[in-house]
Amino acid sequence: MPSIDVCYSPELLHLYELEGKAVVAVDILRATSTMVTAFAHGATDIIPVMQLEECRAFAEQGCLTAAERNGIKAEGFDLGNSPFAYMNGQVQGRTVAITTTNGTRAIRLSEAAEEIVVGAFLNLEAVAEHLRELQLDVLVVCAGWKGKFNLEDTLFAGALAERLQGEFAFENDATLASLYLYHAAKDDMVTFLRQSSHVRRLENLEIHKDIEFCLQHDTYTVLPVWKGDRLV
Ligand code: 3SL
Repeated sequence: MPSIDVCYSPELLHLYELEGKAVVAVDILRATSTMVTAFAHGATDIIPVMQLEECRAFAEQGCLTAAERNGIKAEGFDLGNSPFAYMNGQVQGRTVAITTTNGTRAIRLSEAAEEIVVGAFLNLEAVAEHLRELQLDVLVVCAGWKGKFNLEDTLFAGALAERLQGEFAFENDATLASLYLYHAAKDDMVTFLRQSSHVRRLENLEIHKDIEFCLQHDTYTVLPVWKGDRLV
């Protein structure tokens, strides 16, 4: 039986073996939720990059560029990191180069894995179904916030563990803790997360509707998968 494990921050990735594993990269608020939304609204591919200048340079290749730092859209880019900005037809048929504070970093630091998929509550069952088919050991890589633990990515790990229970082995406390937290939170995640640091950060920026949207389960069936230098 394959196993599932959870890495709570990209800063802890050195403790894990990525080779031969399927990584599920997750940044619920909001990078991976936004990427899933972009694919669901017609983006052809997404190039996650770590630096603002690197991202800006993709405009010369005809890409849309998207950037967020500290919750705010960076100046001079086509798009920010709100999923709602990707729903108006602008990304249809386009390549999007994107850089965000934590989410794009979690993806790029997972490149040694056999497979990387992008996970969100929005495409939870699509992720679970793909992992059932792959039958590789799974590592959920939480983007966290600037190297630190966050609750919302951990809840996603717990939700995925719940979907895979009985089919994947939980041989570690990180997965169990994620599952227990998800059980405590799942009936009302908006309330559960009210005191969490990134929800408070986004609420200070008056980004309320993004939070509720990103916590919805199984809205989309898209599954962004890493191929070469991008998500397709
Ligand atoms: O850290 C990130 O990658 C972002 O998702 C943060 S924010 O939700 O856009 O503030």
